Amino acid sequence: MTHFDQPLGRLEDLPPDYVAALRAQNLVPLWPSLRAVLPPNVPTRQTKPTYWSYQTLKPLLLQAGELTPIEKAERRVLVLANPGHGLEKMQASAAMYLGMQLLLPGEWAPSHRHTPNAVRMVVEGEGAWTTVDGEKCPMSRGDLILTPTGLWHEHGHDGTEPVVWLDVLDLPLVYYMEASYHLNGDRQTVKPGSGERMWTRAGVVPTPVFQRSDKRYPMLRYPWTETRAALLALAEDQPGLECVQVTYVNPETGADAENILGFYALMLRPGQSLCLPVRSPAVVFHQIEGHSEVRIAESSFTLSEADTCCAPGYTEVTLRNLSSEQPAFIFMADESPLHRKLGVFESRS
Ligand code: GTQ
Repeated sequence: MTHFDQPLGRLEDLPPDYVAALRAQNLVPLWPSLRAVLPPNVPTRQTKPTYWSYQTLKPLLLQAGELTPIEKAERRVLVLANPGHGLEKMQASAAMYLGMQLLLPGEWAPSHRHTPNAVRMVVEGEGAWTTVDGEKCPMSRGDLILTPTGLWHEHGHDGTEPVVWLDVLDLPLVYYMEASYHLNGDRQTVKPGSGERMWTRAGVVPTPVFQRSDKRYPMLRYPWTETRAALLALAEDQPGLECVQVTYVNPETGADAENILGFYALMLRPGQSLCLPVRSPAVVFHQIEGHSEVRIAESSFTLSEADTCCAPGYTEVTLRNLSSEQPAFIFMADESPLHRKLGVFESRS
């Protein structure tokens, strides 16, 4: 045993007038807090395994529609907040923000742009659209729509029933970096064409006069019909494949669709259990179709359609399809692109 194995000195071990003299100079001794900021082996995580039921949340969201007109809300959203961080922080994890947004028929959420990146996962309803950078993206159940950093976006609704979608933003991180702000703009002029049409077929990309697109975000809408078909084809082609998963990418470069958060769709075969590797980033699970059990360390949640839960990083997660007849489809968001760029990404199994 070396003498460095002993417990570190505490703040109370120091003379109060010494601590006061330090504080008066904006100085703090490290050793009483060293273990808290650099714990052994596993990081301290505020993120708690947390579950949000859509069935419970939906009437409260519809009530918000009655209580608060869109003009008084700009974005009518109930935030899915992780109690581990404190609800007022509006965080699902260290870097992820989740919100359920309601748009009623005829409403319009005005054009703005901001530094955080966002995506929308459409939960329910038909007839809404988001115009992103001049491209009008129809919103149908399961579609993923990107509104990346700096791109103008506005939401409208020409249908007859309420539309609900899940917002996933890297707002907590961008806010923490003191880099979060927005600008309001005018209604956008819609341009013809859509990335979703141009990049739907894998293996070929548009090359007008041999030129590849140099847009950072060529594809803004990922229709669920295409993603679902890709998962089913993958499962059928590779019957032995355990993890039937696709990643939402930039179709020109193969890079993650956005810079900070990663987005994935996963299919569980009928009755399948899938043990995910223990990795550094936190993960969000949102059930698109079917019913799944999500076990996160000692917690266990049953996800029905449109339910959402989150898992902290460095935690064992097991997914199980509760149906022995139908596949289950899950949308996932995580902090992998961020961890990889920062060089702190880790997988322990
Ligand atoms: O729809 O632009 O949930 O700006 C939070 C901030 C949604 C949006 C949110 C936003 C939006």
